[in-house]
Amino acid sequence: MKKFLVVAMLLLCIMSLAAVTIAQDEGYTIAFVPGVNPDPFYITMSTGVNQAAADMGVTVIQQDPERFDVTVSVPIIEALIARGDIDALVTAPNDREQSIPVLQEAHDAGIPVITVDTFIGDGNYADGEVTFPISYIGSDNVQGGFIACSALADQLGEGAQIYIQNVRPGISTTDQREEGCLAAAEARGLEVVRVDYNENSADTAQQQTAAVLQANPEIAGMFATNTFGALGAGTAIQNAGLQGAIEVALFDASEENIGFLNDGIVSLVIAQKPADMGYLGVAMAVAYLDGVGSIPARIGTGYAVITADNVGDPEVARFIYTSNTSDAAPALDSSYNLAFVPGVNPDPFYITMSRGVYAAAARFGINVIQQDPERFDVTVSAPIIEALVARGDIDALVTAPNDREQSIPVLQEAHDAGIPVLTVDTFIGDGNYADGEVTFPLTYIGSDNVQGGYIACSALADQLGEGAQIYIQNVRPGISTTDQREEGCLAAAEARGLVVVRVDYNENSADTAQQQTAAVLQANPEIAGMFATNTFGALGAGTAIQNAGLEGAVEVALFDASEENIGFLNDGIVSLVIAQKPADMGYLGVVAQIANLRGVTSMPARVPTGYAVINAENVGDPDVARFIYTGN
Ligand code: T6T
Repeated sequence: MKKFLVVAMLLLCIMSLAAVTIAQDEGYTIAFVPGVNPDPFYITMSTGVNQAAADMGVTVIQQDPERFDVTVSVPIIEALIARGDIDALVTAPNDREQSIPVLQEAHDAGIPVITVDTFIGDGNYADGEVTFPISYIGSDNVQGGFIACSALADQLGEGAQIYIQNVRPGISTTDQREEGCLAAAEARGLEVVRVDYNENSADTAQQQTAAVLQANPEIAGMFATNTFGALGAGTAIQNAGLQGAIEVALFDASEENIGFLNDGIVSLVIAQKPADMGYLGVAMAVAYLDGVGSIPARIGTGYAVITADNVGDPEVARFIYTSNTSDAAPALDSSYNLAFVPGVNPDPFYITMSRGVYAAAARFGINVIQQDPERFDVTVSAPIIEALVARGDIDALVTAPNDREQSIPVLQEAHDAGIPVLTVDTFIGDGNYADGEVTFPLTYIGSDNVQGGYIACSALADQLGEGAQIYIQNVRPGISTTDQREEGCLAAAEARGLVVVRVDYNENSADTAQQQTAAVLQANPEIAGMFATNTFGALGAGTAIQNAGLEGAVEVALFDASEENIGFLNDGIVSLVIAQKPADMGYLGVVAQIANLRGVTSMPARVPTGYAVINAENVGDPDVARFIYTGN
């Protein structure tokens, strides 16, 4: 009786912790501090910031440094921290080193920090010099500089002399553009005659450019690394009547720079996507505050490379920056229908995922139409999706496809009917939606399942040592996630000298898994470990081991942190439970769909959601226990 009470209390405790995984607060206040303003780049960024804030129902406080200068931005950020009512900070730091202390101060005051456009440290917030910011959302600037100066090399040929107009050393973005340009120059045999720094002043850039071009008439090309350098450079070339005589590549698609392109003064303008940076900066801050832990540490936002040939194309021209702030479009409402088709239900994994979907939907004020396949089977899910497409009122589809190949046609049908598709948990094709077998889905949000299988079977190897025999309980070949977990486990077994005696497939039936496990363990008493690749296999395996009284005699690693599986852990029947983050998948799936609707093209094609690895030692830690799935 006492044991029952303890277990019941533990379960209650676990359920209430899990219920707050996505903790929603109606009125977050997000501070937005751009690099400088007025600047068309940051004005365009603020349109994205304001749109995301309108969509997600949060307040933005924007404070603009009047110079791109850490001595100006630091007091602004300090004052924001001192207010005491800021929930998150989205900012473009002015200096990769000197901006660190004030952002650390914000972080230490409990304000999560996201940097947009520029970064601090080495920009690797996953495991680099500075890791406290949640994410760095911005262009790949080395690549941008490389594109610009490769284009100059294409036009000018080897041996040509070029000049670089830059801002100031210490700014992450423009430092990297110079680095990318120098790398292209080296690779293509261009000679970089000089680099000048204009302190973000178009006037200075103009004077410097005029002087350098006059003193070095053999210079045949130039690269200006941002809006103001570009403006000064373009004006100097125009004044000197050098249009056409000097090839010019400019960073930043301000209206003035596009004017230079239209007038034949410059040949290439590289447009960044500041509105995407702003939108995703706020959306990720809100997601984080709502309890989503799987925010990518880096989101690369890409470019539109604008030339005289494509500037008239609306798909390209939409990336030209604006110099006027404008009102955000009104937030969505319940007339926006997002269809959510999980892999199967009831299943604690997908029930937990749907909590994330509904939390995000509530944030955006949209309607969710959830339809559950009663089996994890494409013959069940395909007609459900067909019927959704036939309704004609579905605006977006978030789904966990049942089969990597057989689910393709019905999802292609949805896509062709104009419904943006994204997949959560499972993928279709090879899962590489950027340039793989199937590229129409927007993004694939889910665990790195090869890694998950590898973690599970490495843990078995740690406990059992080389030569031990193990058994794998899997679902059915063709399911992307469980295929990959098996693959990861086999790789770990190979690396660590485990012998995989057998793999069984249970068709997602806990009963079948239980019977198979019981039979295999009886027939092979030398099996010392097993890995079950999902909730139902795990449930069956745990029950079989319990019934056979083998607790402790067979080491067991399970995928999926259902309450039952955590029960097995607490009872000493299994030693490791790998919790995925289904609520994160659901929440971010909705965010990616609405961002896409708002014209954001920079949501990564793949968002890995990570794991919590749960064992007897950490299961009591609320920070771990919050990843236990819920059954309702
Ligand atoms: O080029 C952008 C931005 O990426 C850079 O960090 C600073 O200059 C701009 O704001 C353009 O003026």
